[in-house]
Amino acid sequence: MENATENEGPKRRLIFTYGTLKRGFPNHNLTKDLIDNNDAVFLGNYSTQFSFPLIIGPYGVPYLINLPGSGRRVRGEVYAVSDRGLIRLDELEDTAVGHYDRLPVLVVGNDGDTVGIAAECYFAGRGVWEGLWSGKDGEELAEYTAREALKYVWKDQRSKRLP
Ligand code: PCA
Repeated sequence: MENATENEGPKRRLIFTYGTLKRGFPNHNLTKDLIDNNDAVFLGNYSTQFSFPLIIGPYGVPYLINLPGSGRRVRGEVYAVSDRGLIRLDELEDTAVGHYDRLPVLVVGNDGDTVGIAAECYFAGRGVWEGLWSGKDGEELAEYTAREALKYVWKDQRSKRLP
């Protein structure tokens, strides 16, 4: 029966958040709304299994660059997100225009786990990070913190600041 799948409950995808979607950060209102609507569940604090560059771009926007081996291992949070929730996250991150690309990433718990868990995260779109990152070590973060969040300009405020 076609309806049988509905009884299995909503499908969930593991999403590793490393930036503004985390608790206490500028876009957590969306994450919180997904939680309140049963479209996301907080699973815990995780880090990427491998290192990636994490940089802050224009308007204080954080970008994880999909170049494993460069940068640092990055700390963040994992959520189990429904398909309906994913649509809203993809919309915020503008995946349709390649601002971010939602791609697989292996994460590990912060309690010494060594087996990577398959999640996905929003990596900077290819056209976005080229030119932002010099490729030199030293400018990458291991965590997006309140200090970086101070520089964040809300999406709807950005065009107004253009000259
Ligand atoms: N939002 C997503 C990607 C970067 C950002 O600010 C996140 O928090 O993971």
